[in-house]
Amino acid sequence: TGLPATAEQTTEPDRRLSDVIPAPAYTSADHRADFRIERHTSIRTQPGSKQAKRIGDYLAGVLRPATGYPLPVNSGRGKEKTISLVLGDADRRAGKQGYELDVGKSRVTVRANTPAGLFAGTQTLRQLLPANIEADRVQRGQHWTVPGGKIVDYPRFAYRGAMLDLARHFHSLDEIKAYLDELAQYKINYLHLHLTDDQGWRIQIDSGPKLTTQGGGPGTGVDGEGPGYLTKADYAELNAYAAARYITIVPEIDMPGHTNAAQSTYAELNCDGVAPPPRTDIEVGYSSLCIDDPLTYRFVEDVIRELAAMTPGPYIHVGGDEAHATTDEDYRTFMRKVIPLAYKYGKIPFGWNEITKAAPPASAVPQYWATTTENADVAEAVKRGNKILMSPANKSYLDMKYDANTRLGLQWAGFIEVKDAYEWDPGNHVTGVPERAVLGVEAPLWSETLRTLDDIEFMAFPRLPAVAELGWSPKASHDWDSFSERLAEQAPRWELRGVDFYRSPQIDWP
Ligand code: TNX
Repeated sequence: TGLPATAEQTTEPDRRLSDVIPAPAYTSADHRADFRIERHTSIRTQPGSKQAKRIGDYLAGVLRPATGYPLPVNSGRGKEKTISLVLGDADRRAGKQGYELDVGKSRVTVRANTPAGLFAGTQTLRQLLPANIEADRVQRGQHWTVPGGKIVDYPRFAYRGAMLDLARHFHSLDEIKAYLDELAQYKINYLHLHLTDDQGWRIQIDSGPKLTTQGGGPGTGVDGEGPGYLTKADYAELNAYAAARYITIVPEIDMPGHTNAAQSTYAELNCDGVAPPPRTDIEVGYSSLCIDDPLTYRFVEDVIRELAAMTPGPYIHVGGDEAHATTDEDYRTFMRKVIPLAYKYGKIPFGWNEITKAAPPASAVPQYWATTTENADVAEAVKRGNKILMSPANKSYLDMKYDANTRLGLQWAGFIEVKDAYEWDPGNHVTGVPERAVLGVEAPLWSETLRTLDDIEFMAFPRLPAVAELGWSPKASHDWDSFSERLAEQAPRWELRGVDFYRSPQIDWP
């Protein structure tokens, strides 16, 4: 056989405990305590916890194809090596989202205070196995060794998000699910869906059925090539799929601008009662709902009520960006009527950073997309108690080109190479927005130029893991050399999973 000569060589782990993205908070290696997954290894989960069982099943599903081992969940015979998923009594530092991982010779234990923490710990375990674990068929001769020792890990920020624009080009349920599969591995815990814009309306609303059949129908999207929408059943399925990965969906209805799809569908949403033609170009800032018309607020309330009813998460995003066709006074009037509607239906409103002009309540979340590091309205909002979500366009926008040769993407906020996406500090980026006023980070992906899942992946990887690390890992661990080495090790995993990515010249890929 082509196997190396000694067992010792072959069983040595090819990873270190810290070879994970995002970098774990604490690791301490014990080289005598490596664990090997073998044919008879089993998985055990916290007795009585359905969620722990589900996480165990998910982990088994990840490990079975490449190992070819049965990896029974909760039906082992008791003497075999085990991977235990334990709920409760984790290190206090683990908090609500973190976990402890103990790797010993005969047992791996993931312990967390919550199912979300347990899930995060299993994602770390996945990355600690050789890259071949991502193969979809049995890898003969491979030893499945996990490096021995202990990790205690927890996030720097509570919110670590990605955003996908379904309006400019619709992306199907399966494509969004595939993206969720990837996000989960980097401990992203929110997916913001940009569901409406000038070029398309992508979520079923029963009180306005033509919003989707016409506003999201054939011929919609940029160049008329991105039709489609999510039915309520699709949306429910998506939320369940996300929840199984401990990801919360944040749905966005963008208003009072970015509303041409709705206004070209329903003439009564226009001040002059005339429906403008559908738009398939990529201009921004020309549309506005009719601020003085009570009908506008009946429409908005219907949409928010239905959206809130179908959204299990705590947030609804009301947009509010680039409302250049709305006067400042009208903008404030509009937001002061609409923000309370989110609360009325039990949701906390998000809005792009312009909503700070309307002085929203302290629990509302302004999302920072500006490219400057000074913003008086946002600094004022922080003084009033708002926490800010950081997604500066010149750092975290995944739709910006990497460089002048990138075949996809835009460049209005500049080129963003992997290092640019990594080298900034969300806790100290904007004057007057200190770390304690930051809810977290998000990596938005606008899809004017993106059609396929490959397009999405090519723009997201490798920058998404950079933003994920900024959101999770302690500030003290921030280190480009370490990150770029760990990033290089992700490449074979992406290749095995069929995930497209940009081979940045800044990274020494294997
Ligand atoms: C600006 S950023 C927009 C979007 C575009 C994006 C393209 C923001 C809140 N609005 O309408 O899709 O630029 O990068």
